[in-house]
Amino acid sequence: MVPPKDQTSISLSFVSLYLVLGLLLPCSKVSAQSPLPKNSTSKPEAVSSINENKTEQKEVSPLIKDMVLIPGGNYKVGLAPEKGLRECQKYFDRCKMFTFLEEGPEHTAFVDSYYIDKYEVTQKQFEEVTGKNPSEFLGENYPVERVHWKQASNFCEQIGKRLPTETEWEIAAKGGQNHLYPWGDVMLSGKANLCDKNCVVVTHTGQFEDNTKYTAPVGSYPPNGYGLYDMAGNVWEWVNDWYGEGYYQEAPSKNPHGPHFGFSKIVRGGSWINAPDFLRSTFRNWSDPASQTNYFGFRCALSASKISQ
Ligand SMILES: [Ca+2]
Ligand SMILES: [Ca+2]
Repeated sequence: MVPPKDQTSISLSFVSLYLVLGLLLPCSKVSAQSPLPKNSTSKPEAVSSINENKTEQKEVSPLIKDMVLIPGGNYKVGLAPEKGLRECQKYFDRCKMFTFLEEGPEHTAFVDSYYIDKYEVTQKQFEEVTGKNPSEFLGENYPVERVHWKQASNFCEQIGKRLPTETEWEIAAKGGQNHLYPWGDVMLSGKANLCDKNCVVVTHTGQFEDNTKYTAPVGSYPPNGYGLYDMAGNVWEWVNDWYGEGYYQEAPSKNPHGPHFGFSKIVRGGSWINAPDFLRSTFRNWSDPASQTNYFGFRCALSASKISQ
């Protein structure tokens, strides 16, 4: 859909504000210009190509179609803030330590086995369940965006799933490794959709090329070690947890679920509007749960105990 002109001007004013405030606020509210993206028509062939190698799924519950089982156990979570700062300084000279404090300390968390979606929820999936498509960058195999937290949570519940916890999301993003990014410790072109040389927002990092100006169809970039796509970039992903200051310093070691109350919900993974260091697997961000932006989407999870084997 093409947004009204006044919405575009509002978006531009946010870009200007972003320029003034700097790039490192953990809860950026910057929006973007709003032309239709390339390939804005539906692409059903992309959907079929995604699923073509999954013959074994005929014998499992439809609930876990296109989901990956993450085995229960102990995992490293979080990152020493100085490591986040150093990665930021590769791209900017205005990096501030406070941006990364909430990632620390690195610690160990136990989680029970769970399934998580291979892909960000698409516009086709969202519309089939809710009858609505709030997205700006249209295409049925593109990630749904402009969804607020409750819409995301409700969607997962309507299909018998739930949003992942923040810890589950982080463990899944790492793909069985413990690197800065799902593929390793260095940002590389073509690994994820971030604010690359095509990007119109001030955060662009011109040394990277991902061939995408706004969002990309889900699964356009290589999967991580668990076979999960777009855990870095494309759209930020709502998770179930509230944000609480210092939570990683006091989180329970078994199945952490975040604070009981809060004012902001956690989003993870960075997006098409962000520089590399925000795409790191441990980077923590949060937002008003009512936020509806063209760079917030989500994926669903499911406790393995819900599936009878
Ligand atoms: Ca891009
Ligand atoms: Ca993502």
